[in-house]
Amino acid sequence: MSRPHILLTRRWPAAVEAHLAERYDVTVNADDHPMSAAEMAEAMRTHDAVCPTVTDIFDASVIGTDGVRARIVGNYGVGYNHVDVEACRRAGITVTNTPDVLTDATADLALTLLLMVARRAGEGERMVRADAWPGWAPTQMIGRELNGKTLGLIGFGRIAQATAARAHHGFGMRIAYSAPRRQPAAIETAVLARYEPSVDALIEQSDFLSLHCPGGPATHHLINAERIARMKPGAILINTARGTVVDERALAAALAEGRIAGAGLDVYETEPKVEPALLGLENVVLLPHLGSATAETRVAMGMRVARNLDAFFAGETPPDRIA
Ligand code: 8YV
Repeated sequence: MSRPHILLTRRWPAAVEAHLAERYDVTVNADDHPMSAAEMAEAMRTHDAVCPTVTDIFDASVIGTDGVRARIVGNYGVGYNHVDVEACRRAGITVTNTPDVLTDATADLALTLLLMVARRAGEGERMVRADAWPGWAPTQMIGRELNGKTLGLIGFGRIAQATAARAHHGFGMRIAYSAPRRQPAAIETAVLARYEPSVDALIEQSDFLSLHCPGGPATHHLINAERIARMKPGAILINTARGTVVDERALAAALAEGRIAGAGLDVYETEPKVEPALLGLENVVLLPHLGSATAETRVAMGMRVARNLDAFFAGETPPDRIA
């Protein structure tokens, strides 16, 4: 029996590519370039499964309907706002993602940003590298402490909860959250989280605000100029979710005026482009979408895709089926 043909739009960790090659006829994108819409549409016509990443805009024109051979889109990542899930559903194409395996890595990165911004680590590192450090001084580069401060979380899924656990148990922070659905008492109690139904009220109460909601139209510019104006003057914004959740220009203006103390960003509205007004600011830490970028997690994400494909081609429902 012939093996299913699968295509990976980007290079994956070698161990995962080898694992997949034992089971499938795998097409890899040898030079790892971001594939064009035309290349991805062609892949949908010539492969049984196509496995995209966050860099691939899988809209209706890519998914297509005429002559499409692919029956499953196995996304390498938990967020899937770059995939038109409705178009897949209409075309009878299954979609899967990779939850759980990147929770800890992404929560670690949220804390990395939180600490870097609070303790002005990016700014300090730039000063030392520029050979511009005049030497220790009592009033030099004074930051903020985390202990006893309120961390407001927008969204309270797996990654937000893991972030809250680190912040509460590791750094003594108070936790509050806003989300469409309140979580069960056991989840709240684990980090002494307080539910705040109003996003605006949460923003007004938070010393640190960390975003953990999905991307897509429903959360586009959820953090806009008006909401940034509601933040405490000394507040810090952290975004490890999706860039589109924040109006980057409004954020840059607020940071430039010192209306909030700082921001730490791992994601951007139009990656890999970054709003130019952010680039020259000292009070923002900018990382290149590193949330899941650990050796362990990137392999685990690939194995999770493999598990979904294995189930699908065995005629079972993939464990991480979205559509
Ligand atoms: C992934 C992410 O690396 O999984 C997600 O949603 O944002 C990232 O950490 C990326 O999506 C890979 O496709």
